[in-house]
Amino acid sequence: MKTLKDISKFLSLILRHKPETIGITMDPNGWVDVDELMEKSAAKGFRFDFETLEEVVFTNDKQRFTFNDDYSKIRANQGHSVNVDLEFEPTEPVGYLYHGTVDKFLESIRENGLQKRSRLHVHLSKDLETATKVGSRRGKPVILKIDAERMFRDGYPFYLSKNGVWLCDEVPVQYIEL
Ligand code: HQG
Repeated sequence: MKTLKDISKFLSLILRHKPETIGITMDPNGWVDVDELMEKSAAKGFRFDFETLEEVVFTNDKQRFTFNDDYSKIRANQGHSVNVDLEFEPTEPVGYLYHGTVDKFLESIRENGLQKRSRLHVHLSKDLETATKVGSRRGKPVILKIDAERMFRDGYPFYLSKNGVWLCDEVPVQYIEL
């Protein structure tokens, strides 16, 4: 029996990184057809019905996914590695944002700033608690404080995803308090 978390992880894989795993295609804005998603997932042995999918979307701890207005399509709100346009509006951050990472990356971050690596954006959090959780995925968390307001004033765009994650293209070293 698949748990809601199993399904959420599976959806993250399909809707952010590897839709080809089940032979589905995203549109340019990252949407996939809900019926096709259920059919093609089932064909690969990963079965869930629409009610369960709804439950995953609405109870998800990080609100990772969104349905369109008539629930015929679904997409991930952020975190993609495949190139899609999520139609983010540039948004002005106020004050500081935080990034949770781990010690082993610090030397490279000191040298190169924060880079997006395999994802479409650098991910930042508005509070320390969330950044701590993000860093903890990899070990003992190290929290970087980012002067986002100054960065924005200097011309770097920021975006706020539907689920409250702050995104930018890079964070140059001079805006990071280590
Ligand atoms: C690090 C999860 C060396 C960066 C989370 C991070 C988040 C560098 C890793 C979301 C570097 C990239 C994203 C540099 C950055 N040199 N290392 N110059 N610049 N890094 O997973 O921010 O649960 O792509 O510190 O909760 O960890 O999946 O990004 O450690 O919200 O929804 O390179 O993913 O959300 O790792 O996590 P990631 P992230 P979900």
